[in-house]
Amino acid sequence: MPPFQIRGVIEGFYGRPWTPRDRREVVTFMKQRGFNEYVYAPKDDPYHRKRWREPYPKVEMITFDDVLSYLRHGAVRFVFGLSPGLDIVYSDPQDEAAIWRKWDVLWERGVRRFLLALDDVDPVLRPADAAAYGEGPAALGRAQGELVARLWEAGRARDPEFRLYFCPTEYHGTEPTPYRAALAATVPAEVPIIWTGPRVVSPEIRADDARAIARVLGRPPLIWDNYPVNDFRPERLFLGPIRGREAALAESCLGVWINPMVQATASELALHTWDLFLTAPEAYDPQAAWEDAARAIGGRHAWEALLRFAELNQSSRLWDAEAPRLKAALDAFWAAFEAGEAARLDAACVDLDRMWEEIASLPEELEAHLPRRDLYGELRPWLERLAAEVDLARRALEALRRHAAHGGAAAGAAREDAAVGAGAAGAGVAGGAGVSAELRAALEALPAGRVVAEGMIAGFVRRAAEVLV
Ligand code: 14T
Repeated sequence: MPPFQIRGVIEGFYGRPWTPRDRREVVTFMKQRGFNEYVYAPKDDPYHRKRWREPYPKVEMITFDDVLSYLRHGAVRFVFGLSPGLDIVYSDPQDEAAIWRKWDVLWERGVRRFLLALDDVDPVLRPADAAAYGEGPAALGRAQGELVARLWEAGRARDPEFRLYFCPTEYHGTEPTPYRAALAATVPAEVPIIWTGPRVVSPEIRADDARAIARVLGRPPLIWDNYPVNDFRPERLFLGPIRGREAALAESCLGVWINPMVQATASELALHTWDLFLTAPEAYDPQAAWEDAARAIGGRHAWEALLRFAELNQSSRLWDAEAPRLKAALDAFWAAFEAGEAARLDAACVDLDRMWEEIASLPEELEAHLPRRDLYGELRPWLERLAAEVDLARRALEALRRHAAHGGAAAGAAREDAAVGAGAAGAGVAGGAGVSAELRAALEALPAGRVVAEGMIAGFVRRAAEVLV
């Protein structure tokens, strides 16, 4: 089997679909790298799933024409997805005809690759299907598999270039199930079946897992990889490198479709590392790949700030070590604070303050030097959140330092100095309790819906507020 024959990106997430600009951007990126398939399957495009039988309006067709014209020259092929699973009757010839009506519009434009996606659908068959196939998972598998077989035959009869991909309703795990046995028996061997690994978002995917599902489905799987997709945690960016995919997958699967974030351009950090993995899996080193990605995307003047920012947005279901340098500085600070040793605390404060300074510089650095405005625009809400948090963290650190210097909770009037903000609390009222209340209020007032450093900075401020009462 050629290693990773298919190297794709699937616009396959829930949430706002990419804009035409996003698509042009990512497809251009893909053309410059080693990718060869772009798959159109955004769940919340109404004509893709909910209203799958209805034809695309003219404006939407302009978008497709746009993407297709970008792909005309180069190695990236367009795959058109449809998700009719919400209300399709598998055995209904009219629904089958509705699928073709939808595909024909793209077929006329030269598209020959199609995806039938039946993930996240009701596994209960409608009455007409139940009458034809019975009930339960094996019946569902047969109903779907026979539809796939009919679509395959019809497409093949029209053009031998026709390719059909199938995303089943059970798309993760490796167990042999009645549903999978029915698929193995009915889906033509030429139709790749999609699989996300042991889990929906798989922390690890091993070659053994791929071989196991291959035995069950009677063909090597096509991996739909749910990293860096963030639709299940839209408040987070996943900027870390791909990890936990075994090199030997190259010989045990057809390839990979990567499901990226709603933030198209920001996804390119992870996509860059994916490209390195897919082109040389044995040599892949996530840290080196990550730095390479930051260099390629951040350019000479912003790569370092981009990498520092990515370090604060690296944890995911694949990797739980968030911002390790910051975590070490925070742990050292609190240990020294609890121990009450002045010299040790001083050193820890210096270190932590340096971290705050470094972090505080990132928003400006990236605004000034990122060569890509669209990328900056995507990062901006998180950069703003970061700037606000680090501002509070610096005030909190200052207050804690004074608190410790004046003997902790026993200190009296001296703690007035610790007032945070530009004297906002007013002279005389900002003791530890005043600072604490202010920090809490400021935390509450932060723009919601964005999480950076998995809440470590905000956590520091919250703990400071507790200590300072
Ligand atoms: F078909 C698939 F391979 C797949 O992953 N489907 C969806 C996908 O569109 C989505 O982006 C991804 C990440 O959230 O997971 C699948 O959607 C789910 C999975 C769940 F386990 C939606 C809800 C779930 F509870």
